[in-house]
Amino acid sequence: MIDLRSDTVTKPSDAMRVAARDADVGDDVYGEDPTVNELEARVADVLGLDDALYVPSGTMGNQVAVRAHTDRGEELILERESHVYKWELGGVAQHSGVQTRPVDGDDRGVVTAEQVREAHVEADGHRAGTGLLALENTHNSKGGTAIAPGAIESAATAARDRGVPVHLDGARLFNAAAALDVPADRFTRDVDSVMVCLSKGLGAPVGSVLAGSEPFVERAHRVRKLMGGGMRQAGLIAAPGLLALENRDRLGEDHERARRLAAGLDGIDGIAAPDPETNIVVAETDAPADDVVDACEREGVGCVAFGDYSVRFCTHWDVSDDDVERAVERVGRAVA
Ligand code: TLP
Repeated sequence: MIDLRSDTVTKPSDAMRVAARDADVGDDVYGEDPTVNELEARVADVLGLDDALYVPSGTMGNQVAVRAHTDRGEELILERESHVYKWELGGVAQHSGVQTRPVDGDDRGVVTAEQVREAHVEADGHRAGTGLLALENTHNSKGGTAIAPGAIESAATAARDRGVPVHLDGARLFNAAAALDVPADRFTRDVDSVMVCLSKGLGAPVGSVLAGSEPFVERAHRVRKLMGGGMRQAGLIAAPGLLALENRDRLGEDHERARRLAAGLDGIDGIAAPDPETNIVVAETDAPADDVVDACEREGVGCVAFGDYSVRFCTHWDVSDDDVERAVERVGRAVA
């Protein structure tokens, strides 16, 4: 099986398994796990932020951020196709009691300053007011688009000018940084918190990190506990995370393979695959996406339906150049 369903499916390297075995550990709920502390400090440094918090998943990182930034009833402005809005089980309603105000980004998922200004609600006797703006980079649903720092800055500044904090779902922020050839901390200057995943293109078996100011991370620490995310000897999973951080430099290879994959898929009758910006290819299909996904699985290619007539394919470090060639042949047979 050539598994292109997600970049989350990677298996940890031998070095990661050894690092997990040998990790120095302590009780992280007491802040005493040296490996977790090292990982948090390292990620905060890479992102140019004061502090960071290790969390089990990207979803928890986003949910903790929303809860730590907002009060119940407040409005959360977010992009209609964003992960927080679409794929987190309505968690922001369940955990934070906020109401969402989705805005339609452009075809790359970019939200403009104008949209933020229009969506913003001032608190008064009748309205709870806007509590948070959440942005996403790369934008998963729009095909892994790498949104330029300037666009993030523009939307974020519109929110912050109105006293509204900004959270960035940077599950694949390092892919955006690699694609645009800018350091990751260039995306974080204008926001109040950032969540990055170690378990996607970077290849860690588990874990994400939520970063921000010291007071924010202090609040987030309590919310993580509330959500059941306080882990004990978590150094065992943080150690592979530290190694994963070193994989930022190889993300460009995944992007190159995604480009070749898209070009191959686009040559198949019944599939239109745009040139991807990072490691995600969202292809339009003439046949219903569910049928295409089933047929691909029978041919030995894993992919996921992303809409009624769109299918997502992801490249990652367990996908070789040969896999890309073979996947294109197999998808061709499946669609035929
Ligand atoms: N996304 C998963 C699925 O849930 C769709 C995937 O395979 O891409 N933010 C973004 C932008 C994401 O793409 C994801 C995962 C998350 C947050 C949540 O991360 P996890 O899966 O660690 O909870």
